[in-house]
Amino acid sequence: MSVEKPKIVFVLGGPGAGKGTQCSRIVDRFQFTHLSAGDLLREERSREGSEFGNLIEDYIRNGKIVPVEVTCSLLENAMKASGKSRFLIDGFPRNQDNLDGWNRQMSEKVDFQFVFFFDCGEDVCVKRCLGRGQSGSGRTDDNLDSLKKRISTYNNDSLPIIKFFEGAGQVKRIDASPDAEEVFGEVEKIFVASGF
Ligand code: UP5
Ligand code: MG
Repeated sequence: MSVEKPKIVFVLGGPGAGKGTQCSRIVDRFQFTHLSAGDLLREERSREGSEFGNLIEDYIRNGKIVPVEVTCSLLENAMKASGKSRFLIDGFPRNQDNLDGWNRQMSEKVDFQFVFFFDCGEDVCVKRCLGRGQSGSGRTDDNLDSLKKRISTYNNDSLPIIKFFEGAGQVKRIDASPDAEEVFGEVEKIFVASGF
């Protein structure tokens, strides 16, 4: 008897594009489990006894991308622990190392659907993250210094990955600059059209 592989949607876009916000809404409306790679890394950073705590903090504060062995294992463990079969993977893969590591460790084990790309201008992204920082997000990277680095990593390392998926016809792009309600209207259409 063949066991069905879990369905995976990658959710990508710049810092503050609204990935987390839209994923919560998708979870409320469709049968998906949301796994944010950034949230999993922040959890691992604070876990007592974690050997990666300091490394993760240094990478996050400097907007650098944590080595894939760490992130991919956190994702795989979270998938297994959930016992669920449809996942939104938010904020991953964000560079070639991430993509290669995922392909080595996970691609055979999952049923990849598509990439959701939340496309949003840099100024809007920065404004949203700074706003979140001011309202007490507690994130150590919601400051101008870290944001400049996050944006530059996104442009240099993450956009080429989105372009790669685009070339393979696997990207669904959404304009993420309107308000969250309006963006979700578009998101919903895509999920319904994809049979979810
Ligand atoms: N907001 C959201 N949507 C809005 C809208 N349409 N209109 C107006 N406001 C809107 O939203 C950000 C803020 O904007 C919130 O205040 C929200 O209310 C408002 P959010 O939904 O949180 O946006 P999101 O795209 O999730 O932004 P986030 O900051 O989480 O994106 P990043 O990609 O920068 O952060 P992430 O947590 O994914 O990664 C952080 C760091 O972890 C990375 O820089 C990296 O160092 C590390 N990392 C890795 O190394 N590897 C990984 O695989 C993942 C992360
Ligand atoms: Mg997020």
